[in-house]
Amino acid sequence: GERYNPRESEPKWQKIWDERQSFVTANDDPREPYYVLEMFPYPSGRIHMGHVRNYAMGDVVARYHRAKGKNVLHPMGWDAFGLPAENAAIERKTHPGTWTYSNIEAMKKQLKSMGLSIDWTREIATCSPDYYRHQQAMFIDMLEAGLVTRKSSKVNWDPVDMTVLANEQVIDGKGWRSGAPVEQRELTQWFFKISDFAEDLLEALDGLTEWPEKVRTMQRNWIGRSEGLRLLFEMVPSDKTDTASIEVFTTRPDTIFGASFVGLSPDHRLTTELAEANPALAAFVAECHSHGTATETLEKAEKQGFDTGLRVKHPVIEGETLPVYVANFILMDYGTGAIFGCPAHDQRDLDLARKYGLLVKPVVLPQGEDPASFAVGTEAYTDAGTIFNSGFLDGLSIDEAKRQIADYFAARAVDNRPQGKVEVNYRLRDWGISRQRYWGCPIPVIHCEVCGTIPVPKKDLPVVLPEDVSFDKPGNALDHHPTWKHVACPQCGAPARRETDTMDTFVDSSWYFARFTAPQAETPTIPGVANRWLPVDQYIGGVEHAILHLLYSRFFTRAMKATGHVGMDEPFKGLFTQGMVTHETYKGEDGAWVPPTDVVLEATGDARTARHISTGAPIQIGSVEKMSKSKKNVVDPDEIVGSYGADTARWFMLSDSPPERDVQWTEAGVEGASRFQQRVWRLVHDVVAQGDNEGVSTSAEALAVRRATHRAADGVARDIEGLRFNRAVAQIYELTNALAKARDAGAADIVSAMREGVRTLIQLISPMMPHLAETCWQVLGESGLVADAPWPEVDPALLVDDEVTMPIQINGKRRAEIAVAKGMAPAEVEGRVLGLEPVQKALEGRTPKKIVVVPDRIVNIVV
Ligand code: ANZ
Ligand code: ZN
Repeated sequence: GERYNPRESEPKWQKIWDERQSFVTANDDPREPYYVLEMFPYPSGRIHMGHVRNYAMGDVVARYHRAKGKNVLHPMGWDAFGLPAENAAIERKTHPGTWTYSNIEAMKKQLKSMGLSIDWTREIATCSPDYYRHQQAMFIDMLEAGLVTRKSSKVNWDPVDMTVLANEQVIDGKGWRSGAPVEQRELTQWFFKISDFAEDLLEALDGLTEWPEKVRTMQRNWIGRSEGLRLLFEMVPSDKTDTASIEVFTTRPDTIFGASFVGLSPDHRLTTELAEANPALAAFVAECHSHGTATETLEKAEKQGFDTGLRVKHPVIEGETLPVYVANFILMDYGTGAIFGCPAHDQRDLDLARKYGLLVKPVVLPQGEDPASFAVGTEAYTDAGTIFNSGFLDGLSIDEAKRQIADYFAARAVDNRPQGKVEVNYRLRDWGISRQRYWGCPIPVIHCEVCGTIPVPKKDLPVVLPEDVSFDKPGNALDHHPTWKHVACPQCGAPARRETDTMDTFVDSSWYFARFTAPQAETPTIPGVANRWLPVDQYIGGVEHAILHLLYSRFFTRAMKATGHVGMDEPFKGLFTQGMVTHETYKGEDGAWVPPTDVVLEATGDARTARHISTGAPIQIGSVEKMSKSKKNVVDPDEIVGSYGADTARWFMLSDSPPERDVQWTEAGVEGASRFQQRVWRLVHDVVAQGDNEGVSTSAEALAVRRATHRAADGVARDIEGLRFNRAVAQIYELTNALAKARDAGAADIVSAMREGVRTLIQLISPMMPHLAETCWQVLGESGLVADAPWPEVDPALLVDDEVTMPIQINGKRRAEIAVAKGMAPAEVEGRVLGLEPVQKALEGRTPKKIVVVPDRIVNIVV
């Protein structure tokens, strides 16, 4: 018969939803608010399957909560600033804005073809002055609230691209784009004081119970709280320096008896002082700098040291001294920039000790080891144990030794100060937001020689990017612009200079979720409105944003609270991180990657083979990998939507694996999803063809259908609420099978139960396959749109599991049994029992004196 045609139906329903403004959300709607958000995309040009999966999930949640009667906010926007637009501008000689907006247009069309229930009236693009003016206003608020500082710091400088690089952009000491050796430069930069919130950001993680534990752990590690001791080492007097002591930070003061050197960062003040008179040391420091400061680079680099010739007194072993080294793995911006090394129990220290022949003395004994023979080879021992070789600490646990040694040093003095002081340290650094780039939000300050650095008056906002820019020279186009940066000081009128740094694009994405609540407001937010919607009830996105984006957003929300823009600390109540979309990889005979569209797969017995679609040449089937351009194993959403329809793509994305895991895209899987669509379509038509009747069917078959229906409605709701989309899909399959079976059995008296069944089925399907659902809804003759229909009411009685078998005793003797629905009322059970043949036989015509029904358990008859 007739087949369902998604290509015809999908655009039709999209148009109807659009015209009816079905998904436009009013802020003053009295229903309970529910905010669901997927991480907004970067407008790279085309959506990919990862987007399809992300947005399909978000749409299920949005449509479900709408059906549950909530006022759902489900917006979409564009994370539109960033370097790729500038690179595209250089390559194509266009303006970054032109490139960005044409990408937005193309991607919006693609997203619309997915049939997402998005309120497009709230669309925002972070590159629009309508958006970034508010970001500038908040920057000024934060500046006034003391949450912003400007300080000089060491940065990775790419001398060819003339820009600062993030640590992640330094690869083996070279710029990721230019390949030029990265230099260390001292640059004055703008910072958000996220480290002021370190403790709070850490503690509040405990309250984020609807976040994946994995993400919370990653954030904890990133914040990196450590409790340690600041400890003074007294200098053995030397003619090289007047410095009387070196202060180190240690988290393992329990290992102090195993100390064999003190280490300084190449950027330590004492290092700098010594290097002035020591060219060899100066050369060593320069060598360290040439490798970049990226933590990862440092960790991988070979450990190198330089013996300064200075010595310090051993703080617990009378009469001993320790050498002072400068070492490449010691960071200046953590702790004090100086350490004591205990090679037996720290790998970096051990590497250094082995290289320079320093003492390796174990002081922590693993359980079961013999103190006389325990030794450390090339691997430091960093686990638990008992302290030994350590004088008054011998026999203690690590924790107890830490306490005792802290007390010990607190009571002593070096350099007229307590020798030891307990201190909490965080790995989290202040957030440097300065970027020497054009395509970002201008930092709204002006530098005046008279007045200093002053914020742009709010009435002069936005500070708009100039349109006429050239990217002919490397570096910051704002800086090269002939006029833009020259302004009159707003305070004294003297000639002054605009800040030409723009903000890190992570700033743009740190508050967009708040802007969505009032995207046209004249202020960054309308606090009353924002407070109604926020925190986002359900945020969905990739785990690659588990650290920076989420942490920055959590900080920014706190900063917005401090400056009166919102009333809460946490932006995201529920967080879900979805898995990736993968695909098999294919390689031709020449070893080059072959895209799936050029591959014909064949099954011969158990083996699968592949050949090229046009040449017929054999193709090797490789491993399953994340879809990526480099391996060419990508499938284009447009093609899938074009050939199978959006519903099929959405259904397959949701059906095949748990949403937190990777899903493997396969042709067979898509075919299966497409077939299911046709099955539903046929089922609906068959049921409609049976006609309708008003009555309630009571046959056992009808009851079975009704049970299956209500159980599915209940189960699918639970699974969607728990974000177990694949399980929801499985329940829908089950219901479809049950309905198809009942249809095929042709039992009488089930017409109304089947009607209810398919109507419910369509409602359950509608969050996942909304277009098919609307079409079927119409075929069923239901009024309005299924998108507006309330979620099916579940009859709890029909969820009650099955039957119970009750034994029947007559005068204490078991004579028969009866199967009844669980919880059946005693009177009804009594009536049925008396009608049973074996009971009537046993009664031999007598009338029972008494009948006792213990519900669900037993029936006692006394005659
Ligand atoms: C002595 C010691 C003995 C250490 C031992 C470790 C093991 P976390 O826990 O990550 O905070 N450290 C201190 N400041 C440093 C810096 N600026 N650059 C590089 N390393 C530094 O790390 C704290 C430990 O890292 C400190 O404890 C110190 O070495 C080192 F068996 O002190 B430890
Ligand atoms: Zn001035």
